[in-house]
Amino acid sequence: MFEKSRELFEEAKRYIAGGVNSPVRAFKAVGIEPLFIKKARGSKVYDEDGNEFIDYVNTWGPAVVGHANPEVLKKVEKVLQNGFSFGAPTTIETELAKRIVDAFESIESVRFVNSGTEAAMSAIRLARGVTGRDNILKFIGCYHGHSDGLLVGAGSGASTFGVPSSKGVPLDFAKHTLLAEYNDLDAVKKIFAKYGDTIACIIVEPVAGNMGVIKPKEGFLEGLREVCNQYESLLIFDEVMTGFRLTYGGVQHIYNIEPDITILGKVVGGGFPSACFGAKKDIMDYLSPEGSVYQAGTLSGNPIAMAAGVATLDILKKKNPYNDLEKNTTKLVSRAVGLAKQYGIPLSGESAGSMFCLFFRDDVPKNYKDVLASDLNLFNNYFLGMLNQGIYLPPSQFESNFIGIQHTLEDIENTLIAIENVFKDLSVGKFYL
Ligand code: HOZ
Repeated sequence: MFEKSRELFEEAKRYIAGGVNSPVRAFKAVGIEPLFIKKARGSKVYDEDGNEFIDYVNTWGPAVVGHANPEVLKKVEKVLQNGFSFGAPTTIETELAKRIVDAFESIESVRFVNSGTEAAMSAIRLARGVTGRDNILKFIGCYHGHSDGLLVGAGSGASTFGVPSSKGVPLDFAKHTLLAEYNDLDAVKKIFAKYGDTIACIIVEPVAGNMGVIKPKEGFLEGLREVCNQYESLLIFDEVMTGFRLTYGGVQHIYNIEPDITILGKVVGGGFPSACFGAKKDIMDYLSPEGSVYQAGTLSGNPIAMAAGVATLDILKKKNPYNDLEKNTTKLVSRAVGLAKQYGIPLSGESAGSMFCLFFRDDVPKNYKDVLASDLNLFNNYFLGMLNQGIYLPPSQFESNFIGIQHTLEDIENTLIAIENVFKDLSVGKFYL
């Protein structure tokens, strides 16, 4: 079924480190080799062997309006005719910036970069520049890209491959990253009581999506806001995954908390390499050329990526699909959990809007430690069983699944049929790995 992909992976490994340009894509954690994707349309991806899959990777989040959405494609094609990149201001940058500023009360201006990693790294530098402090606080299992100081206790691929604190990060950098367990406000308070006047910022995924999906406990985000106010530290919300995915705006609107700096990516780039960070003007004015916090990029604000972002946000604004997305997601998760019960499989499900995760453990996890206690062998078998039935899932228990507006009710029903088949097999000890 996957012969061609296997051959292509062998060839890729000769020329590309590990055969992939981002570790989690290698499928190593689930014990098989990756699929080579040839094209994607709507809710489906197609591999080089000619197989069709219902896709829940969703290009790791950006494809909320479906793959190669015709309206996005049209806008991109039009802008493409004028050239690809100028390294100079363009009107389309302002168009996208305006939409973001209009959607977020906490943002008066933004700076575009090329990836979530860059946005998080730059936001941290900005927070340090504003406060004149070196330390930061992050949460174990949250992932904010792969810059040095943020690869400490990191989720996503870093956890999938057992290197939450990467080699190659100088101890002198890592020592400035203080760690707390997600959802543990008391731990945060204790750290601040000791080091508060040295902490530039707290950086957090307000709904975590890089250790599976974990929601904040009641009062957690409010508590972080209060602690930051008390110690004059900045609160950074990493909404790379959640921005414009859970609502037209961010999780900050759902929980009614205003961060000092917001990081956006994925959906705002409409599937192209783009991201940004934004804040009120008094903070953003610290950035060069107005201020002395330096940050730059040849391809930042690339017109093609900006065009895709504008078209994507316009579709979301016009359609306001968020209730339907949530309904479909909740339906899938609750029925999957029901099926697991029926077949005696330990399973819990968490979802937030169109992000969801099925954890192979009885209770919904509240932090990274809980996720680690999932049955990864069951997860790997589930992953492979689903793939064999035409369902393309993120190849790790530590990643979020995503639903887009082009997933149909038929897609959801077919996915549930596949889940039932897998659970039936697993319940009688029929494993695939
Ligand atoms: N860190 C990304 C998911 N949380 C992985 C993206 C990729 O491999 O493309």
